[in-house]
Amino acid sequence: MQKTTLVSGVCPHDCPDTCAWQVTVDPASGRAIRIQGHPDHPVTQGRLCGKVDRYLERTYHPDRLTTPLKRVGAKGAGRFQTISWEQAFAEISARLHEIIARHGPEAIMPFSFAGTMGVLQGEGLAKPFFHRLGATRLARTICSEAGFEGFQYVTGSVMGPAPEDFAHARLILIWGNNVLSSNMHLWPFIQQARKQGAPVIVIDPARTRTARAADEWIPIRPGADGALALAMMHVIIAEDRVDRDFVRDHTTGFEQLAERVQDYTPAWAERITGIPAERIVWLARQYADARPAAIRINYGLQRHATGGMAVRNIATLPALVGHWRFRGGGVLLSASGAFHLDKSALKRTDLLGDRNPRTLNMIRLGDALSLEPARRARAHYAPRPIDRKPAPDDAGPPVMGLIVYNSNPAAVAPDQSAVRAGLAREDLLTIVLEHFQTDTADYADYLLPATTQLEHWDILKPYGHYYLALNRPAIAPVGQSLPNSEIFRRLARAMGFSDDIFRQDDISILQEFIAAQNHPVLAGVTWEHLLNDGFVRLNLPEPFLPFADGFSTPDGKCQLYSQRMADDGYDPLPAWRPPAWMQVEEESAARDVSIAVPASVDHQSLPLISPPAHNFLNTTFANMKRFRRREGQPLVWIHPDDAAPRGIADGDTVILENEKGRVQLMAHVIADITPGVLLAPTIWWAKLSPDGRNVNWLTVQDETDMGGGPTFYDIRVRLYKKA
Ligand SMILES: Nc1nc2c(c(=O)[nH]1)N[C@H]1C(S)=C(S)[C@@H](COP(=O)(O)OP(=O)(O)OC[C@H]3O[C@@H](n4cnc5c(=O)[nH]c(N)nc54)[C@H](O)[C@@H]3O)O[C@H]1N2
Ligand SMILES: Nc1nc2c(c(=O)[nH]1)N[C@H]1C(S)=C(S)[C@@H](COP(=O)(O)OP(=O)(O)OC[C@H]3O[C@@H](n4cnc5c(=O)[nH]c(N)nc54)[C@H](O)[C@@H]3O)O[C@H]1N2
Ligand code: SF4
Ligand SMILES: [Mo]
Repeated sequence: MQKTTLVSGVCPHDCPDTCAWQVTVDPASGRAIRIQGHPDHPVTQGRLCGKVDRYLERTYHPDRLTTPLKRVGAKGAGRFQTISWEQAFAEISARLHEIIARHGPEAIMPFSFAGTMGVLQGEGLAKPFFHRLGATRLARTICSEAGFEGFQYVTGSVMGPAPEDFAHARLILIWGNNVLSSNMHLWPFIQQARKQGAPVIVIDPARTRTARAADEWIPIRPGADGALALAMMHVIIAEDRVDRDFVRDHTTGFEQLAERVQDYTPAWAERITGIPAERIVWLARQYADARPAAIRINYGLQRHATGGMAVRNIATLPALVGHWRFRGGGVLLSASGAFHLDKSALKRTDLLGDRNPRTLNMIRLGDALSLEPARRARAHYAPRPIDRKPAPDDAGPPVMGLIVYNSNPAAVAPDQSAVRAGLAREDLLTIVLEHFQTDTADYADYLLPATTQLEHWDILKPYGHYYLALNRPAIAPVGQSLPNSEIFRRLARAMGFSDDIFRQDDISILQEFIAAQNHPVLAGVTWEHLLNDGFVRLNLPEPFLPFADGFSTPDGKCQLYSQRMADDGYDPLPAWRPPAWMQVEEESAARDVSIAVPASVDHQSLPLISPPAHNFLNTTFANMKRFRRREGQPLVWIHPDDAAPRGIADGDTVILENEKGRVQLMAHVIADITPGVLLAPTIWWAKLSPDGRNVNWLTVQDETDMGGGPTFYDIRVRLYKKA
């Protein structure tokens, strides 16, 4: 009997854990027969999540796209005929040339996100292709921009304690992160800390499965985190729990901060957060005295209009109390800042020549696809107060060609009806690279089958730990599917582009990419090393104390007061800015905040948040029956106090409605949600939902205060029982 082979790889999904895996392949059939977490990876520790445990099932799923397809029915109907790759490339390149001739290359726009986070199958050949074309550039803001900006204004770089080092913390604050669902490989380290006596406190509007497993749940109103952080600073400074040496040596602007937070008392924060003042005092004391405390924030709390400032306020906390000095101390939003990967060989901005195409913001896809110049102007990327959107006359050509890969915008982008209206335009050429016929794929003129992580090469840079990893293909491509890299390579050649990058194969691109790295944190990271071990830790000191010896800011200090923020048009100090749903009148200069609700606000409406479902990864896996069954149906969590007056019982069909329209969901009446707040786990496929829409029908194209990010969790909706 022939022995099986074991191929090492890494999960491509948009998840902080970036697990290393091993795939068992039967050489006789060439089929993958088993997948498991890599036993030697210090974060994966031999375990994959419940979703990726079924990655083989997804790869060999009967619904996988296996041949290129061309639309035959109406836009959105999802009816296609099979064509050959040759025909697909010939027709697509002809149509792109036609668009360029009539409207210029900016009329072509990419749309992509993190279906795979691989450096190669992500943007590896896509960016060179679009740069060569001179296409519109895309600001990829849909996930983390507000938080990233807020964090880096304070520290200069976005990184934090390694997940392994959470084991050394004496207190853990899980602040807006459902660890057990979206970051499960952090949990074992949290448990280790707990065994040493560290309490685990979850700050979240919902009693999530993580909150249930923790020691304390502090319910908070959505978007109020910035106020809580300010009040904690107030207590820490008023009670002199400050690490004076750290503050003197490693921070800028303490005096201004101390003055600023004087009015932000726990009693003030109670009115905004819904957390009793004495509880805030207790939390601030626990936090200051822990030495160190580890804070884990994720992206949930920055999906509000003022999410950038919220993260900025939280990121200020550890410097005040000097927790960055200690192993496991500080705050982790993302680990990305530590990687210092030089991606210039993959981005190839040189292929732009002297062209400088516009940049459109992905979260305004509805506006971007509009034929109205005023709406297109709004879609321009202008992330800071000092940036200006152009006048309608300068918005540039309408988008006539859209190339979508690694994303499912018809389901994940805000303001779904606007996105659908754009995708339904008969004059728009839409090309979608996919594994499955998603909501977006239904609108494609050409639907091209892409390989999965089992079928192609890649390198993955994680954002939740410090191990770079190599993915080797375990099996041959399923059907006629091709890696994204190969699709862009062949399309480039069909377009007549003769640049070398479009001739180079995947392995040599990756080898050269690794060989070209020269930052000290990548010293010793070689192709051979990656081939042999599958993953390699960055060359960081052990233990890694991200900012113990200085911050990545121009003066090397933590910016309690940030001149750069002032220059960019922001308040240079931590401040309270209410989220949109609170409809609080702008804070006065005197910071005399009262929750003054304007007369126009509908008092019956409630804020709706829509965080990740446990069994899906965004919309990935949501087409598999197994996972849909586990999630039940598209639900909305309603507190009994909100359900009763509306006559809603558990299991009832309810309608959520706002100015964008209405969505039908099933009521899940439960005390695990803050009263007055609704929560709908996401992201369901719209076409697999009862009324053909998901909650993004209700979300808006508004941008966050920093980074031009989305405000998915910052809307109000009316709730009633379906008649
Ligand atoms: N199972 C699963 N895992 C995932 C994903 C998925 O869809 N499913 N998505 C992946 C992606 S794309 C990302 S970006 C990451 C991280 O994605 P995140 O969206 O950060 O995921 P969560 O960790 O679930 O964090 C959201 C938590 O924040 C809470 N929350 C919402 N608003 C607020 C608020 O204003 N304040 C506070 N304190 N809490 C709030 C929600 O109730 C929820 O428990 O997860 C990734 N992992
Ligand atoms: N209401 C609400 N909306 C949200 C969120 C929320 O919490 N609430 N979360 C937001 C966040 S954080 C994010 S990151 C976005 C996520 O938005 P997306 O990045 O669009 O995530 P997915 O829905 O998982 O879609 C990824 C698609 O890429 C495909 N794919 C995977 N690998 C490959 C590949 O190698 N090649 C090709 N061609 N395709 C591939 C998958 O099949 C899948 O259909 O959604 C956002 N939308
Ligand atoms: S989705 Fe996240 S937890 Fe699941 S296997 Fe991938 S990296 Fe690991
Ligand atoms: Mo995300």
